[in-house]
Amino acid sequence: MRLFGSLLHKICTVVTVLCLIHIGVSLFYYLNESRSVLLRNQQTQSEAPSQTVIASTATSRGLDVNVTAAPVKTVKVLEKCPDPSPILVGPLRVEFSDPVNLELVRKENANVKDGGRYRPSDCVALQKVAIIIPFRHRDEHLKYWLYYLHPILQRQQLDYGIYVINQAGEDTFNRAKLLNVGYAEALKEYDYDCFVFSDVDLIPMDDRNTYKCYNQPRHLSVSMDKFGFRLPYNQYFGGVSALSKEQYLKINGLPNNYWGWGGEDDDIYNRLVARGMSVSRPDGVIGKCRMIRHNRDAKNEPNPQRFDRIAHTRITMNKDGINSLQYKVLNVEKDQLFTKITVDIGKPT
Ligand SMILES: [Mn+2]
Repeated sequence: MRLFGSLLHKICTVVTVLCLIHIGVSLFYYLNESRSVLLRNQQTQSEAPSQTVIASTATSRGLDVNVTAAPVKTVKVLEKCPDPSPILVGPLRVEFSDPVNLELVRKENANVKDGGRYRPSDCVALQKVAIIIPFRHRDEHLKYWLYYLHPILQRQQLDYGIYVINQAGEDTFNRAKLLNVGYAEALKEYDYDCFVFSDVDLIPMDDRNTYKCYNQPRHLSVSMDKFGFRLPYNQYFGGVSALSKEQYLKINGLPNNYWGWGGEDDDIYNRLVARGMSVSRPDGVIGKCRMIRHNRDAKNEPNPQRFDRIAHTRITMNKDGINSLQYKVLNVEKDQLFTKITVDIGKPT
């Protein structure tokens, strides 16, 4: 019994000593951690004054006692957004099987307002981009476009606005003239420096394909499913493209006299080349996009004059473009997600 008793005593002593060591070690780390937290707080406090601006300046009337008690206001100085945006996710799944509920899209994009306007709240966007969509009777496509593009454009940290330019009446469609109208109307609202011209049925499949402007005119829809995910031809400039204000003005804008389907994109390409510019493009992976399948619209038959017209771009571009644009705005609709401008652009003469 005595042997068992002393064994128990030894075990108790060992357990007590281990406990004390444990408490000691825990205490050491605890104190160490709170000290560094304290230090960090002191550091941020000492950095803070650099961002603090005293709202009221000392007056020359010598109210020196009151000046020291003047309210101190913290002014948040926004920095430029990083390039590329750090919140991009890369490849996206794009499909058109389920219908889109616009009310839901409005709720999911609560930061988009006043006719499809958005700008990042925590940094200054690198570009102010107007996105121009030529339109007529394609409400179903527009829903998909808004559903997919608004989240993408926000992740791209752009200061952007969406302009749907709706051709009034049922005369022959004129895509490029509608784009010119979009350019002119968007500039009346805001000091945009970049213009993205997008068909309503084209959705990018990768958000790294940024809808902004580059040193050279940008072609964005380089790898469409419709063409087997490749360029149909080297000079192709249709679908989605981006021109800075400067680039746009350098080519006198876009042609106004391409009525019906086709040719206007080649004319724009010819204008760029005629003014010594070249086309910039993303690679074929980042540039992938899907087109919503559809039948050819009524009153958008292939334009038989297109081949003759694109052969003379260099001569016609000087007097046909933004300097000869004529139209009449019939209605402006401000949806939360877009500004829809209905215009009378006349008909082929
Ligand atoms: Mn199409």
